[in-house]
Amino acid sequence: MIFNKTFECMDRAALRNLQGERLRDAVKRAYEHVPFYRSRLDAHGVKPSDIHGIEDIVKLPFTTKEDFRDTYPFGLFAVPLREIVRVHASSGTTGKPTVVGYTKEDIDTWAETIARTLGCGGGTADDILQVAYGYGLFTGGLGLHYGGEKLGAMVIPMSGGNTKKQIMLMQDFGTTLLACTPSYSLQIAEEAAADDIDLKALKLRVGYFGAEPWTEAMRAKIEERLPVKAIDIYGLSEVMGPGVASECLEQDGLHVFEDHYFPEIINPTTGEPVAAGQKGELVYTCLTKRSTPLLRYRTRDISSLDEKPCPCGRTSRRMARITGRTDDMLIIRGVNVFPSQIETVLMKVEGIEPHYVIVVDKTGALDELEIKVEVSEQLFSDEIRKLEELRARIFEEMRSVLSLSAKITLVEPKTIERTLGKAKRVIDKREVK
Ligand code: DLL
Repeated sequence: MIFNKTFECMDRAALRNLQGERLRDAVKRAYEHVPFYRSRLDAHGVKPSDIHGIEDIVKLPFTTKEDFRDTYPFGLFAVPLREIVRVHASSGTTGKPTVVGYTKEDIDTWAETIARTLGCGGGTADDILQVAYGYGLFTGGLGLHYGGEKLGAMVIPMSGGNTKKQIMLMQDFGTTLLACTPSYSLQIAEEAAADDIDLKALKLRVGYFGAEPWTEAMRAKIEERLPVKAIDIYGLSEVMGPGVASECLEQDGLHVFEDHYFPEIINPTTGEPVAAGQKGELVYTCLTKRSTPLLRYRTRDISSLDEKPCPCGRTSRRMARITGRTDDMLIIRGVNVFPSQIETVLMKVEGIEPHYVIVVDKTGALDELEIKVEVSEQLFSDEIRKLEELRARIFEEMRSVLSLSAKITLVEPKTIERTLGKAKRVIDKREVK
């Protein structure tokens, strides 16, 4: 279901014009109303009058997470506080959270892009949407909530956790759409299986999963255990929250809602744009956000952009599934390792559960990589020899993919900590030593 044909299927030349117009306005607002941007643009030698069309975006300086920290809490706002009707915040690992504000108009734009997201996965006003992302300062819960209402669906504001109740409501209310992190969807499946509830007998048909990295192999596991088409949805609080981009039913790249959020891919080292279709760091500019006209925000997420038309009819460019972050690459004994490579190997091994944790430590001068992964109930009760064979197989696979020897530890089912929201899969103990 295409929620807004006018914008989602807009002719690309017309879209570029609109983006140019909106960028001019955003830069002007930033320059005139945010002292931070005025001095940043001045220092960079660029004036709002230098921006004519969207192609001029490359003249602008980048904005980073540190800029949010330095202007904490409200320093990036371009409107008086009385026009802000909501704040959200994302917690950093250290120090103060990143605060974002929304005007009434921003809340409307946000709901619109979430309604489009839900439409991308086939959702309509006839659907029943269970929102199991956390409600609160995190943008997942309320973001999906308002978008669901805008679509006209019936929204169940469950928030994260209370898994048995989640399942009960799915059964009793006839939930058709589920929104939560991919890792939490597996927890729902696990709990249902433990209680002998057949999720496949339910009306559930689409899952809107995001907020944390996941792989194609993880998608296969989810679709095997839940009766859903698993749709990848992307967003970040600094830009708005969820609803920046979403897969359609083709499941082949995420449509960026480009009339509001302009994507670029840059080389993270040089800051230069990469060649068309190449991988690099994703950068977003908010073209319409009233509270904070965010300019060229470096997300640190790694992706690429695809300009090919999509069979679904939407004309927007599609961003590739996030394959990692510029700051999640582990360097182990000099070898670069991305957690997504590890997940891909693990998920393809028979008898392995989709629950794992990567532990990096140092013994003496040497980095050690340990991968703890849960084994299926059935295998765990099998002979030791079989477990040893499995361990050896994973070890070999990892060695060939990562070019590194990792310690593989098989653990009992349900022993790796489950989280309600974003899963924490990497523990780097070297950082604290
Ligand atoms: O996670 C917003 C969101 C909520 C997105 C619900 C989707 C669904 P933050 O807490 O600010 O916002 O975290 C943003 O999460 O920079 C990515 O690194 C990661 N992320 C979000 N969606 C995906 C995804 C929300 N589909 C950070 N795949 C981003 C991989 C994702 N990573």
